Amino acid sequence: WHRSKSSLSDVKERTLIAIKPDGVQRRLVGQIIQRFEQRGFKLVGLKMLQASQDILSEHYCDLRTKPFYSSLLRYMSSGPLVVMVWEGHNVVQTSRTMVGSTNPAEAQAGTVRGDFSIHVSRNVIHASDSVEGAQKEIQLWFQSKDLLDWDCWDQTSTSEV
Ligand code: IDP
Ligand code: MG
Repeated sequence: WHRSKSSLSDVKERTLIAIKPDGVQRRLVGQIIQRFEQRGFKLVGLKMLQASQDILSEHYCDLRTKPFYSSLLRYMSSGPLVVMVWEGHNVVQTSRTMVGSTNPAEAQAGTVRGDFSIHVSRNVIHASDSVEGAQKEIQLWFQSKDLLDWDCWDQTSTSEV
């Protein structure tokens, strides 16, 4: 059992979460961050920006043939985003569960989309869908110097503080 602290803090999986323009407009930033903090994930990067078409077309390159692609880019560039990197055990998969189905009509109550949205084209939040996808997205949105590798005090013995 005495090894559990170090094995928990060794975990470095990271994911990219973005609060979309409708989430910022609706003042949902605080509530969304609270959910990730209280679940136990660690915030390692955070910024607010209005995204360019360039970065969005890279971010959504897999969707470029979809009929909703141009309206998606218009929506995503219509106002500020809050873009974050969260770290922790299994964070990619767990945050997809916390975010809920792409279509809010199918999202479970208790998920961000299931609690805060009703339409697929205004679904409040983005979360990376795989570990590899997360690595690509984190590189696209952040410089490595802006991701902080800080120690949680609750994982540090008091003699080190
Ligand atoms: P995800 O955000 O749950 O990963 P993706 O399939 O990757 O879902 O789609 C990216 C985003 O594109 C969605 O979050 C949503 O904003 C938008 N989108 C997906 N499907 C539709 C659609 O059928 N109509 C309008 N927008 C859509
Ligand atoms: Mg996706």
